[in-house]
Amino acid sequence: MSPQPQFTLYGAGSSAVMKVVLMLEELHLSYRFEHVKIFRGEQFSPAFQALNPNGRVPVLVDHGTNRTVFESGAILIYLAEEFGEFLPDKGEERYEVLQWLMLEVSGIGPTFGQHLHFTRFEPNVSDYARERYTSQAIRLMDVVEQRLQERKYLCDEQYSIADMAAFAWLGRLEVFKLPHEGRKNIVRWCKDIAARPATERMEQLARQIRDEATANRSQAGEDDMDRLFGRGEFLRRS
Ligand SMILES: N[C@@H](CCC(=O)N[C@@H](CS)C(=O)NCC(=O)O)C(=O)O
Repeated sequence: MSPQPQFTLYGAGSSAVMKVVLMLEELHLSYRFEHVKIFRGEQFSPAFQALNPNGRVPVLVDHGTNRTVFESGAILIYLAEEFGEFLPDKGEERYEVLQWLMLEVSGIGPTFGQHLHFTRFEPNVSDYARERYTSQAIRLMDVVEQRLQERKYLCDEQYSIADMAAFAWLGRLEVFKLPHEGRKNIVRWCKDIAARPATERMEQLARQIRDEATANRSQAGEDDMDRLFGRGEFLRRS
């Protein structure tokens, strides 16, 4: 009988989840991937909300320490500290990594998410929203492009959790239909990260989970989509 993996990662095929998969793979950790079918509303179940009251993936359960962690940024920091890799343990270098990680968590992730919502899921509801989020996503790409001008990675020579987090979005510019033309540093950095064996393993898992998610989405009814997007009868006004 093979031993129980140390971790369970509750996730879907999204960038917020795949940045954690990248880290687990970089650290060669054993984990079980539990696909939470968000198009079918599994994130709203009481069992899942007991793990994350915010009802979002990823959530990581560490069976070794008996700890449950939600929010992708917190999970990356948790793993980095537990295993002493990909985040310097003190000083200026640590805060360099943390500030670029926070830029992804609070800026790149949410902005790319809204860009995707208003271009793919609801392209016709608001020109203003669509153009605003696309423009802000491109602006953030240019912040990264500039940062990478004289650096191999976001924080110099050290590949870190900040790179993993940003790559989860910037490594998929074609999918988001965002332009990489003229952004040669992002292209070079993405190529470097994509060539890492851990990234290849992450991409393999991502393909499998995204295929499953596409199948789930095709079975989702209007009600499921309304609940996912918090609209229709799920819209909150007060
Ligand atoms: N800030 C969160 C964002 C997580 C997030 O938005 N996850 C999406 C990924 S698909 C989700 O769970 N969506 C389900 C929903 O919106 O109900 C993180 O970085 O962990």
